[in-house]
Amino acid sequence: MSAAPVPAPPAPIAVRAAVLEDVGGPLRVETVELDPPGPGEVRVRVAAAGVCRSDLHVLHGTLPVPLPAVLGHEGAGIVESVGPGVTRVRPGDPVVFNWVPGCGRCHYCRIGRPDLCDAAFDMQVSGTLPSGETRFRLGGRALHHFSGVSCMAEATVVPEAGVVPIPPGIPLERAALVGCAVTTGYGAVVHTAGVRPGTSVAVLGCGGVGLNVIQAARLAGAHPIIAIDVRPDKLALARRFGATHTVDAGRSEDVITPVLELTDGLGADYAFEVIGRPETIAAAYGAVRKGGTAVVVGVAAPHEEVAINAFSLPSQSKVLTGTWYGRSRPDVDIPRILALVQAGRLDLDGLVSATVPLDAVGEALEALESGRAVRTVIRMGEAGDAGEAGDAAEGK
Ligand code: PAD
Ligand code: ZN
Repeated sequence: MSAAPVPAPPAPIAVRAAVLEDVGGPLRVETVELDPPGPGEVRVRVAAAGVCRSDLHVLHGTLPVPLPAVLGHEGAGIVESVGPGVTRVRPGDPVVFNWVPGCGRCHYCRIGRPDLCDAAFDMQVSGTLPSGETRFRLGGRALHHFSGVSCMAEATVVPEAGVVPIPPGIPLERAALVGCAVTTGYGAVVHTAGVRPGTSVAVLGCGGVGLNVIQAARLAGAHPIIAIDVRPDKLALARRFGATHTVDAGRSEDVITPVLELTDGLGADYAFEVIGRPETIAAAYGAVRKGGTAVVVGVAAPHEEVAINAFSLPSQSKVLTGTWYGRSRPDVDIPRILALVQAGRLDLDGLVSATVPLDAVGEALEALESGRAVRTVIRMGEAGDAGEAGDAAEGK
């Protein structure tokens, strides 16, 4: 009597991926091994990844995560294979990545706040998948995952909750941006602040995420919408996305006075800080009226502190809060946002400065750092359509 044959374990595949070994870089494109998906995991052929300042924060050590790691947390692709127990997606499904995959079981998921999921937070801190394992290897060494996504790669393995299925036919190079910038900006306005029609909004920082705060504020019916940035080109873009007034913070450090002048001396009903600096967080707090709400979107380094006048807390009763992934429920919000895009109510095309191949990821991060680029889209597997990341934003 012979035992039943044991099937050979599926072999890993070779993929090209943007690997960061150490804080400060360089970020190198390497051919790495990628294991098949384990239980509850999904392997996705990545179509496109957006370059977000949070990736840059990892490069600079502002956002400390375990290294070496494969970067990228904003992207879209096609499900290639699924591990045991996966029920929500099948091979061939188009998906957007969700970088806060709620576990559905922790305290925060149970109270309806998957944005604060403990397991998703732990996963980001440990640089693993929820199983505690990693699926990328380079030269026999394990590579960490970034936010459970690591989509600056031709393919990646993510938890099942780390993908949101989307309708077929949506260009994945645009849907990629909904994986972070659009959902974060939209959610900050719609979920965190709950902006009402006719209320005033100030937005400090008009990059990829800030422009989405602006266009969501327009959608919510806010007026005025005051865009604040140090770069005139970003302010011009902000007008296209719905800003009614602009303040050039490069000319004067005092951005509170212009906001007061534009809001009958009161201050804005809502201010959004979308940069990640203590001074601009304090300015956002200062720019809202008594009883108004300042929402911090920008990610500052963990050691940074913000000084807030203590007496103002009770006497002005402002709300100072933050938002992680726009307090979103990605399964609901991502399809809803894509429907708004298809209806022409939200703009994705205008966010894209350039589309480049994976090999140009280093230049794409430099273009973001210098302020030249809004969003550079990395198109996997083929050449991009713009020579230099950041060029296209200049004329917009
Ligand atoms: P970005 O570099 O595209 O945009 C930042 C913008 O701020 C640029 O337009 C700058 O010109 C502008 N700026 C810089 N300094 C100043 C200043 N002193 N005053 C006014 N404007 C200034 O970055 P991004 O839009 O990709 O990300 C913005 C921040 O949001 C960043 O800290 C990122 O890590 C964070 C983020 N948070 C979440 C979240 O869930 N909270 C998600 C995604 C990104
Ligand atoms: Zn991001």
